[in-house]
Amino acid sequence: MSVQFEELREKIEIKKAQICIIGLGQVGLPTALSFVNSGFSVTGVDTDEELINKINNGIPPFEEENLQEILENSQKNKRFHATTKIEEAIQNSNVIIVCVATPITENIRPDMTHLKIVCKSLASYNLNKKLILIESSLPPGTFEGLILPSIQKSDEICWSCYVPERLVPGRAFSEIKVAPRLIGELNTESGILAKELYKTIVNAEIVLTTFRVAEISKLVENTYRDVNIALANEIGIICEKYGIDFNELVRVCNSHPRVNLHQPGPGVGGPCLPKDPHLLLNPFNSEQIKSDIILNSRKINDEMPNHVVTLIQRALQEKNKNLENSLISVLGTAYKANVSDVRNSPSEKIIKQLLDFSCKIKVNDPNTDTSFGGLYEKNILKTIEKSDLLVILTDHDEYKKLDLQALREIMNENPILVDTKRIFDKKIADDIGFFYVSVGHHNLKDNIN
Ligand code: SAJ
Repeated sequence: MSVQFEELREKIEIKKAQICIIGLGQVGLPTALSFVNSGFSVTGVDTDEELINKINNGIPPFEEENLQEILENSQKNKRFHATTKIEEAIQNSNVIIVCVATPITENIRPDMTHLKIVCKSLASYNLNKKLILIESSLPPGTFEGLILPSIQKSDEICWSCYVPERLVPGRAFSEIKVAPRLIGELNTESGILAKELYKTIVNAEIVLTTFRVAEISKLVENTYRDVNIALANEIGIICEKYGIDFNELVRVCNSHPRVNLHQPGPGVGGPCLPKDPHLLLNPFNSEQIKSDIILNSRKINDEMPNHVVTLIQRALQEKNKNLENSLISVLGTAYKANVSDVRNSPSEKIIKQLLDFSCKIKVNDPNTDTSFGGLYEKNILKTIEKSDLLVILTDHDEYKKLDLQALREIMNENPILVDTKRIFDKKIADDIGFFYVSVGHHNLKDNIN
């Protein structure tokens, strides 16, 4: 092992290595603050000035468990600050961690804009004796085809690994600690340095592998979840046809030691699951790979919002109401429980389709005022008041605490509850006087048109 390697290893071990995190979104910011918590000094870099100002003023830029408190503490101990000045931050750091987004374009191809800009910066600055780590999700082949050519220069020595993020938005800080971490090493020295660093914030196993396997495994993990959710959605629809309750089915099936059915719902949203299966099938600078099961799963999940709209229409018809004259209250625009993120949220498609039928829609979400064209109402009860149909699209904790009896009293006659996330018990809702409909269980008559 070289002297330079030993120097950097020691700096990491005694937490004197200066860390620079590029990209302060839902992955970068919690990662930066986790390293601050463990004793490192960290500089966060982003191109978004508004975001930088919020962070430096201790204002959480998004909903995330304990973010406010952790951000405030990091301001107090002065070991964290955010900046737009990438050159300065890179030059003053020993470790650089890239956490920029790699979304997909409208025609479903990897959008590498942010990563390419970062690579250009990395290519133009001195990276001698630095450890460069990539956490962003990558189309397979990107580490070798884009990252390495940008950082490997003949007159400099640096180390690098692909360390895919695995944190679950909403519970980022705890997940960073408890989820086993993958390190895709470029070579042994790089792997040792990265492991030394991550073991300061991860309490779980650190799994070493090659960067090629790590790149693909990240995408396969999310594809696995997407395909399993598609199966649950399809089985949910089959349950509706057979007139049985998906929840009861899952209770029974999951008693089998090797079966783990997921939950059906209004569709799959967020920044990861709708995208990563496509990254997996679109290698860097290479031809697209075909996969029926992966693409069909994406299609099934993408069609769930249409199914929810059909359930709403059928329920209204059955209660002799129609879309045009009904007031619909929508709870939840965030893509999942207890987050403020609305990216790819199934709520968007559902609300927009309902608006196309010219019905009146009131929308609430305690974590975001995004209403996708419906009338936003901050107060939950005011959202529901006088509505004919209440549709729950996100299972936020606030909604689970609602008193169904009280809701029944403020809604119009023959109230309908479309509970796509199964937060209420069908029997209780039926007994209170709701017409209860969910994905995976309802009493709708067949062939209503
Ligand atoms: N969903 C269902 N049914 C389920 C589970 C989820 O319909 O049984 C829906 C949710 O409502 C949501 C979507 O799927 O709309 C995605 O939610 P999620 O909790 O499955 O995942 P994300 O996107 O918030 O986070 C995922 C996680 N990946 C896996 O669990 C394999 C997380 O660990 C990753 O770090 C993250 O993607 C990422 O950044 O890649």
